Amino acid sequence: MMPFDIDAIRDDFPILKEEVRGKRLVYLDSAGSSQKPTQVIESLKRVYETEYSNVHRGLHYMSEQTSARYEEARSKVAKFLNAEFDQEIIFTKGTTESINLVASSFGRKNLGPDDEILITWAEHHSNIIPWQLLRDQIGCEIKVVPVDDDGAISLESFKKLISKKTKIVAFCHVSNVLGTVLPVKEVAEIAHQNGAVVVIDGAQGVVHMPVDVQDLGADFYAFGGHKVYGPSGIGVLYGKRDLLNQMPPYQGGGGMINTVSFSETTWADLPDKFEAGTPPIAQAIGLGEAIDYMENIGLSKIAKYELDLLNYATQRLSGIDGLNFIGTAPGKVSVLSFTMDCAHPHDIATIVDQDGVAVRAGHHCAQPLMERFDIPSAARASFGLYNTREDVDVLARSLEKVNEIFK
Ligand code: 7TS
Repeated sequence: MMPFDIDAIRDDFPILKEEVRGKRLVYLDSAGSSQKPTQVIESLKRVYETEYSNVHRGLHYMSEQTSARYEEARSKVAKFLNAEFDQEIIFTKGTTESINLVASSFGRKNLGPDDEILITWAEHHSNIIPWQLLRDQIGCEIKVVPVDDDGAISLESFKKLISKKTKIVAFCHVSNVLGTVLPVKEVAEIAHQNGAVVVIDGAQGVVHMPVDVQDLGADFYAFGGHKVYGPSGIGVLYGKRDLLNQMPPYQGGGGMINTVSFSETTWADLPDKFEAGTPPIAQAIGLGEAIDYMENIGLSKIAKYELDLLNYATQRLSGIDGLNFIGTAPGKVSVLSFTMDCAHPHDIATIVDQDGVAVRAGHHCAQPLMERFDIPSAARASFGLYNTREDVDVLARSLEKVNEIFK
């Protein structure tokens, strides 16, 4: 039994009707960026056509309308993550900016040369480099939790490296390469016992499962709009109110102040303190619409559907000669990375593209992880709620062709 009407879902995504090189588009790069439903596209159009102005600045009707829609979007995000307060939701331009905000603001205020930051080998560069920049400024140390051969990252490995010196434990909810789901709640408990704060890179998490930041024990949780069927240019940083309150602003400019004079400037309350300048207004409203879209279908139903697809794809692709999966940990989500004995990942991507199949090939902004698995790069098929078993079949047939061409 399908948990939802997949034909109706596919009808919501106009781009899926596009032809690519004369073939039906088979879009298997949703972990890179997902496609957008009409509901989201229309919401952007509606903002610009009927309710657009800058937010929180004018006393005129349009500005009031837009500000109300923008704040409604914040409330939707707060509810989506089960944040305690709407003010705990900071709009940024993406996951990357959200993590940089924490590293710059919380990190510089609270860490010193004797402190440690714990990350994992499976991190996207955007959850490595902000911590390296911080380390270079304050001289702290970064420790790295290893990844098992199957792509699992165990609680035991975290336990071995967390100590009273650890001030920040930053890791992905879900790996963008391995699809591994990390034991967030359990790690958060140990981190808190040691007095560290927990920063979760949720870029690949929120799109595949219901997320409750309070239950997980996340102090910070970052994600971006463009992977959750929403617009690009908008991201979210959830932060616990007490932590955000004691942090200095990340950027200075309009909208983030209480009073300004040349001798002294005071900051606005949350969330404005962290939203300097004109924010991505329509994009935030579009993100709210994307959240409505996913919630109307049901996050649990989406997870169930994608799991069935992942199992089918895993079984279908295991039948292909010389194909090796990277990441087979139990409980993983619908991201399938692989290499083939006969061809470079870039050749794989180029060949399947001729059949209209979009997969990503490269290091996936996770170069240390490529090194860990001793590969220069990998091909990756990632599935969204609009993909079907037929999509998997087209990919599998196309991969057979790769074997025929290179053998
Ligand atoms: N963290 C993870 C786990 C990601 O997968 C990505 C993007 C980011 C952070 C950065 O997100 P951004 O929206 O700020 O750029 N990942 C990918 C990917 O796997 N393929 O393209 C982008």
